[in-house]
Amino acid sequence: MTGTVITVAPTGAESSKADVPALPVTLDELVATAKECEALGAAIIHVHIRDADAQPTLDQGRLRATVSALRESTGLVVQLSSGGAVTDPEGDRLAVLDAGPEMASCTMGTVNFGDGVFLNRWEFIVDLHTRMQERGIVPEYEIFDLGQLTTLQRLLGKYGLPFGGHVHVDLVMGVPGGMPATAAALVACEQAIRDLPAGSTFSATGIGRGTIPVMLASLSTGGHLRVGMEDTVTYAKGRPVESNMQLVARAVGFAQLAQRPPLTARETRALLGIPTPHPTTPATTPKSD
Ligand code: KMH
Ligand code: ZN
Repeated sequence: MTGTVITVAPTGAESSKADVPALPVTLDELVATAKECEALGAAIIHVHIRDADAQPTLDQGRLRATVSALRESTGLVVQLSSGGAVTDPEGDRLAVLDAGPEMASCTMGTVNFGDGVFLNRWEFIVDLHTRMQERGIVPEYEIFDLGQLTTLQRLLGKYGLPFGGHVHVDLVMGVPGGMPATAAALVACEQAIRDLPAGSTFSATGIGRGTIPVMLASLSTGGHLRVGMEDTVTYAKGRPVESNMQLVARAVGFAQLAQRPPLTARETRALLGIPTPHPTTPATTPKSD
């Protein structure tokens, strides 16, 4: 493994604009963030969107407009979240795929999520996985706990490889209710990933104060990095994150120190089996208000 795929997850569904004013919530803010993060070394953007009141939404018109604007303004791999917020119904989460992203997230099981429950029933996981296969969307399998890697093995065994043939997982570590954001937990996952198809890759992100330990552990075990204000709103003790760019710049610095410099979006597509040009361009791009 030579380079590092850096994913930026700039917004998420959990922080409010009132609490975190630097959070990008409008399309203009998201596109400006995406461009700057790409210039710094990010290759993938993991996208959650907000409505006119800065609340999380899975509105189809806004999703399509977002995919289209990010494609026009950046070369980033656009990965839509199919996880949404813990309150989003399954139908709306499946409909995210209609917006035609190159990639979408696909979570491998139910997990307590702070005070909420992030529900991912087996039948729902199968639906997401098989619809992505049919539509030419490359999944990023989100893993919140070790056993979810076994669920992924079962999924691939029963329903086959994802579109593109490459398996890529993202370890989301330190959610209250999931696995801890520790090097030991990451190593346990890395061992389990060896049981997935040969060549499978992983990225990792540590929530909150787990950010740095997870980043270091991932780089030292051949993993890639996800950073951003979806996961981290405190840069250091008593210092709020100023922008997503600050987090991407730190990740780029760590990757360079590890002698695993950032991969471009083009190199990332080649690694993850994402074809270019991509076949999932949406048929229409309705204007959002
Ligand atoms: N917001 C979380 C409930 C994903 O994007 O796929 C789910 C999440 C995972 O962020
Ligand atoms: Zn997410």
